[in-house]
Amino acid sequence: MLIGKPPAIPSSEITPKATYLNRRNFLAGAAIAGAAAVTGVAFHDLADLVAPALTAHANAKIDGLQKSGFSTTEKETPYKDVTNYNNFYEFSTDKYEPAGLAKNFKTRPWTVTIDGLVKKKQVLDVDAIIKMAAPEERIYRHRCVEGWSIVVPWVGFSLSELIKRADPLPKAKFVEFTTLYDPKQMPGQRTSVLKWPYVEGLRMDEAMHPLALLCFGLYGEVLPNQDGAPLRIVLPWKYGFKSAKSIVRIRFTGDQPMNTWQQSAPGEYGFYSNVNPNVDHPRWSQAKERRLGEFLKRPTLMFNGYDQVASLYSGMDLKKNF
Ligand SMILES: Nc1nc2c(c(=O)[nH]1)N[C@H]1C(S)=C(S)[C@@H](COP(=O)(O)O)O[C@H]1N2
Ligand SMILES: [Mo]
Repeated sequence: MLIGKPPAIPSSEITPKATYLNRRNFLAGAAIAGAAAVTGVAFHDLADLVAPALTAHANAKIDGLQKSGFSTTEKETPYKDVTNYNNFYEFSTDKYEPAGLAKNFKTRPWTVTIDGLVKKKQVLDVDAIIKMAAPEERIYRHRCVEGWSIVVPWVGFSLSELIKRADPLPKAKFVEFTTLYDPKQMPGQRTSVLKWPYVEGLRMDEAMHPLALLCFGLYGEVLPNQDGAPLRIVLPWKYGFKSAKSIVRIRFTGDQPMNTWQQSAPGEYGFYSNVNPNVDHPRWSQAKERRLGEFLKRPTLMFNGYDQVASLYSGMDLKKNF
């Protein structure tokens, strides 16, 4: 990266927004002038690589983290990239903007409603959920359908811990996750770029898979707002959009839930959305990906390299069930 050390105070706090955005564009321009010539990589792709150094580590530490056997040993993506380059359409469609726009987002008090086909329907305080099981650090690859990827030390525990306690009925076959709807706090929800609130879903066996993470932190700290505080899902074998942020409801259903992106563009986004280099998105090849901060693309792996989920899909045509 062509970025210096992150400042102690986010420059967004000491610099008017227009100025730092211009600085970002200037930095991007400088990088492109050199790199585009050498690599022939498209201008907009390179601009996406150059995140501004806006955010220093700022959130409370999470103690007592256990290491996870599911962690990759690959190099972690720098914190400043993971927290300044975000898809979070409730705040903005510009990946550099959620960090600033979510700064004052209220994550307490926060409750999560557990309902639908479940024995223990309840409204839980998020801090009660976070205390349900021992927090683990899980270093996962995360692949966005747009072609970029990151490696993040998430903090959380298996979603199955919460599902077991909720005690779903035998006829519950799917789980649906709903993001907060609060257009006063989330400026993107005052636009109709997506139908709000954001909804995602999983089949029950996917949700119960130990890799499915209920997440409330990253880099050993409380989750930054722009990454989905106070509670999100992380599904490392699926494209990033399946990993719903800032969830307020977990509902158990008999029928397959309609997820927001499928509803928005059914020809482009399916329900399963497993990372699959052999099935292209109509507008983007999925064969390769660019790790944030790197220039050259690397091959994308089936299930994003998480082969242990393959048996969940045996016998399924993953070209049809994209
Ligand atoms: N509620 C909500 N969840 C969301 C999104 C969103 O716009 N709204 N974007 C998704 C997409 S496309 C990606 S790639 C990841 C990005 O997570 P990150 O910003 O923590 O890297 O969040 C996913 N979860
Ligand atoms: Mo994404």
